[in-house]
Amino acid sequence: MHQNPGNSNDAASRSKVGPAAAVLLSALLLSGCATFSPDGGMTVVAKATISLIALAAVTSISAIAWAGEGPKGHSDDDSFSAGEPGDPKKPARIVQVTMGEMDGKMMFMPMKVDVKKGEQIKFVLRNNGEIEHEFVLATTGENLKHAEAMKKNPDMEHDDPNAKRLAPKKADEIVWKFTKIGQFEYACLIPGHREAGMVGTVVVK
Ligand SMILES: [Cu+2]
Repeated sequence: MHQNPGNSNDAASRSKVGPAAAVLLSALLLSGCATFSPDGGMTVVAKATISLIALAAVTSISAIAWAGEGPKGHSDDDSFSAGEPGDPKKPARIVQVTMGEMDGKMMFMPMKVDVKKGEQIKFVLRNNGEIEHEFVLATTGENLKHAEAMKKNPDMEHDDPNAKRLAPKKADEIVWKFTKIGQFEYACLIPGHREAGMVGTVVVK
């Protein structure tokens, strides 16, 4: 391994910061004009203008950074790990699931649901607890990933077909078709709730 200070990596990293640098440069040029205005020192208006320009520059830079990241969140693809959204017009077996807290634990009742492949289930959800809970149906891997995202944004909205968020004493429904054999789960991904016991298993055979 040897390092060459003038290697091509430098050129590559310079070209990446190009747009951001251009924005900053124009902001500096504009603020320069304000400083050299005929009445001598910087006026309050000029200072305010500079702050606005600086703010605009920062905003543009973050916009550039975001543009490169692609879609984020959990509503950005149409496939679901636990099967597919059901058809409410077709017959479904009803499974009642209640959510709640007791003695420092949080839970779903029941904790396990057995399903046949191809079966459609209408989950009738009820939050009997004192705080908000949610029901997110997916694989364990997907839910753990989603839980990490929720730690950064605890108020993340769930309007996905495989998830519901329920206020205390509220009820709701999810109709789901289990098209894949395997083990899945329903969990509450509000930070701390899954860890406190809010995770149930669905076994599809
Ligand atoms: Cu919860």
